[in-house]
Amino acid sequence: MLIERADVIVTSPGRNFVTLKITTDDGVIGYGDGTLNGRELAVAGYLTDHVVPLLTGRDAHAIEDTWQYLYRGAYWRRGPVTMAAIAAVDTALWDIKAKVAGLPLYQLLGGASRERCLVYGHASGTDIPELFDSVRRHLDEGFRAIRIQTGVPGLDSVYGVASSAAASVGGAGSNTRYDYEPARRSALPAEETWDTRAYLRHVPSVFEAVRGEFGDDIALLHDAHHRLTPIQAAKLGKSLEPYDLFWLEDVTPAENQEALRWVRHHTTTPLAIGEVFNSVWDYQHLIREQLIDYVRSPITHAGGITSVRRIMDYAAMYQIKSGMHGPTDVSPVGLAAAVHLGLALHNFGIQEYMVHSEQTREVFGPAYEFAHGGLRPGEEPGLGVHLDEDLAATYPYERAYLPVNRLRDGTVHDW
Ligand code: EZ4
Ligand code: CO
Repeated sequence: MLIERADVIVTSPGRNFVTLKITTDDGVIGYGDGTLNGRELAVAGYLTDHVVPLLTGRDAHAIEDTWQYLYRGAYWRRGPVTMAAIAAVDTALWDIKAKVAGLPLYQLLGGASRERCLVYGHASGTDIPELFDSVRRHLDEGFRAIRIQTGVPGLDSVYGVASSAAASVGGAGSNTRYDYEPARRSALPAEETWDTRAYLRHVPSVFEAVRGEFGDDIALLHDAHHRLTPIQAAKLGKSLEPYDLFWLEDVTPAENQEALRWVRHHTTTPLAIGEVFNSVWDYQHLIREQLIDYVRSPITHAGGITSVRRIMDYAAMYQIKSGMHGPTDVSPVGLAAAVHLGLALHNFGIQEYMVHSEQTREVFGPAYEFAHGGLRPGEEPGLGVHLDEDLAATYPYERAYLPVNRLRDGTVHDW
């Protein structure tokens, strides 16, 4: 079975997505997600100009060989654009293989290790009452694990906190978004003011309040978005120990693996990192030296199912689990792939789940289902996504970016 053609589909049903569609000479179609938030057209160009012409005529079943051909063959290795493009190809080929086998993809990855993938939702509020409403709504919907982000006194807006209007409606089963959208549509990124000391003073009191109101049973998570120095991160981890977090995410800029050693030596709060990593090499020391507890790389940004499974097999030797990135900038194709792999992985930990907009769900038609605090991939052959190309074509690309942070003195700050 040969690859007959590959098409890059850019669509923006509320936000931008890059999808690769591969068609075989038998007429089997597979989809892969290559969405890279704020840099979507770079991946689309990489695919269209440099990958699609290489795919035609290749054996559609030779997934590993195609992965190595694109990774090693290009000479230039790693990087988010390259690895998102390879991820799109790899995922589409797994979708095809599973469709040909007539099996849901997780069966080809070893079969189910569990009934469903535990997910965490995003609760946020500009203040404590708003945050409590958001937590309560998540609990009503059946979430058992919740990420907590709040406004910080003295800061106008904080990334990861939904505006009151967005936070006050909707939910996992409803038509309206209840959480925040990472990117904002505009020609230039918005700029926000950041103050680490104000943040560090405030966060422990938020977790104290949440535990006081909702008790000890819910798994609570928090994301520091790479904004702290190692010693600030160590301080935050220590100050959150009484509230027994499921994890503390991206405490320091992720490029410096050594930084996590300092954090680790000072705190027993579990650490998650890697949503900006795209290869196993980014985890070489973190995993071998057991400096983290959860791997955040999503299939969409780290070379696909083939390479994320490789990272997770390495992590399994050190009791490190998965916690794949799953914001709305991973498309339903990427999320479906994560749920199939998560169901099969022995060392699955948790899956991030931000509910896509109704428009997005209409375009991609995902088969996965949320119930009892978890996601199941469904039993359809393949990934279980049904892209409506005509509908996708009605949503052209619109420039959108994540905000940029500046300190009070005007310096551009880490994310
Ligand atoms: O900032 O997806 O854990 N989730 C996150 C996200 C990321 C965006 C980046 O595109 O940190 O909100
Ligand atoms: Co994050």
